[in-house]
Amino acid sequence: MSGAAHAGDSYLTHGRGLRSWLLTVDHKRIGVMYLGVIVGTLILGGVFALALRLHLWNAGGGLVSNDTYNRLFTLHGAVMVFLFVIPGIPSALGNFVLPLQVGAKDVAFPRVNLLSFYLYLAGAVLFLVTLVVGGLDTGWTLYPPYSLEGARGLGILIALVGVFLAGFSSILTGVNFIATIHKLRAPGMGWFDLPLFLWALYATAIIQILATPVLGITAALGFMERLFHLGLFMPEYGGDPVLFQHFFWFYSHPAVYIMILPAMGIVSEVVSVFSRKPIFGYRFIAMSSLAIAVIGFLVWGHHMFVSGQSQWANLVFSFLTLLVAIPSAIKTFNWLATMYKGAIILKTPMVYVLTFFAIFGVGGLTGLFLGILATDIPLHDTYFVVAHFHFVMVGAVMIAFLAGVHYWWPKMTGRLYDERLGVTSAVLVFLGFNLTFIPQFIVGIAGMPRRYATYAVEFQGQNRLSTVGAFVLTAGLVLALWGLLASLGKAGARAPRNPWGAASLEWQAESPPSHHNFEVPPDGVSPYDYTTLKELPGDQGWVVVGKREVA
Ligand code: HEM
Ligand SMILES: [Cu+2]
Repeated sequence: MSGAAHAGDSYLTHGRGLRSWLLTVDHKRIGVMYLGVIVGTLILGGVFALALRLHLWNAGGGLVSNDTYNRLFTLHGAVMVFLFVIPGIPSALGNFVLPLQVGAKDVAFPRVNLLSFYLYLAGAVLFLVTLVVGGLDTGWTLYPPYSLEGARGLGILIALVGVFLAGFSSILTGVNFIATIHKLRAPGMGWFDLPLFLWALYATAIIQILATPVLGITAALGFMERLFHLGLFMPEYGGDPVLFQHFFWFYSHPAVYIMILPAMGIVSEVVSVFSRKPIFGYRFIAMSSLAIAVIGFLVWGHHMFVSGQSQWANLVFSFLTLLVAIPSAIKTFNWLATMYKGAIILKTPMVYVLTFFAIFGVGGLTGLFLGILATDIPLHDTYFVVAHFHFVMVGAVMIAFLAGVHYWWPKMTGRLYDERLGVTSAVLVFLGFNLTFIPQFIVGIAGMPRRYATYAVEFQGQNRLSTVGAFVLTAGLVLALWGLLASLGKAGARAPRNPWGAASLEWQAESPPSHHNFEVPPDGVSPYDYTTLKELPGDQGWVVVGKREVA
């Protein structure tokens, strides 16, 4: 592009046609493409979930065969974890927002960013291919010896390559984010002027870079074990299946922080903007992200309390696991202190965030029962675990993702979604979510095991509540999607630059931003200083009045 952008030339119209999208190196377009594919994976995983819940309507099952049930929960888990909840916030929203929030034109390595998108897409396609070659029935954790037996066929090999590629994509995104935050911050923007979403993405990127290679190696070794019988994981060739579990959880526990940290970052942004108060305890929230990233590397053994590892290891892992509660609680108290005496505005992103507080509280605290040895041993492999991790992954991460999509939607699309639809969707998602998963805590404590296609008849009532809940939750999600997409039509209202009165830099760019993001390169400003913002009448949003405090 040459010269000044003329009015109306946004990143969406800068370059037309499919080719200009597929070969783009613009972080905003890459973010939008990720968002499209990621929502697609959520729908796919959701269809599997509804099939599972329908099957469980009767204690004796009946909808699908037991083998098909195993394949359904495997792909549900694998798609949701590897394709939706791990890349969801960083790759889609992070790619769009990060360069704007530091006041840069793009990420540090735009071409690597596009490569990362295609690696992710290839991984996603391979998961679909496993369906065609007979499916995968190992559970998303792919534990040997079952997973690497000769009888498993091609599905496991393809899935391992898919995990490897999706992991590579995640590493490249992490590298790009760290380089961008280090090198491309606006003049005057110090580390403690970064919006907390970026501290969260930074901490996430550290985990992506340090933990994901272990997953990649594990997938590669599993692949070779299956083909060449190296004797690593399979007892029959002299290997040790527990070794696989160590490798797997050395990545997959930190991976839960790849999921939750960006979600917490969104919460920090939204809670401050919609309470009209600077975030309380900025440095504590920023540092607790780093603390979670570090401690998260030391707790993987809590997934292996009953694997036969030594009692000493169990004790140490139990103790370390409980430490994670400290930085998580620090964040929660600071969010609540931010809201205290704030002028809370109940727009859609904030309603989603309020439901996040309720659900994350339960999800985090039930994690304590699983972290303490005495209670984990009876609860292990029951529906209590299923309820716990859905509270964290769905109730906290997916809901924060929805908050973030609504929050940045006006910036991404230049359109305002309908608030009434948005708030209704948030309430439906909250109600449906609780109806789905609270009964699972109850049947879990009563002893209902996970991963079975049938169950004892006394659990049928609770299971039916859960199935009804899944459909209410789905209705909420469909409504959210409808509300967002409808705003793109002719009737959709145009969004001003700054509809929420937020102070971070992305709101100084046009909605939608121009190809190069900012017409004039911005100076770093304090991201939570609302004193210089004034609301215009009508739907014109907020503008900066007077001189802003340069950070
Ligand atoms: C913060 C986000 C979190 C996410 C996304 C998450 C996710 C998960 C997942 C997916 C599992 C199931 C693993 C399997 O297939 O067996 C799990 C189990 C477990 N989680 Fe979490 N979790 C989170 C937080 C916590 C916290 C805060 C704790 C403890 C303080 C915790 C402790 C555990 C333990 C001990 C298990 C193993 C339970 C068992 O197998 O008996 N988790 N979690
Ligand atoms: Cu863990």
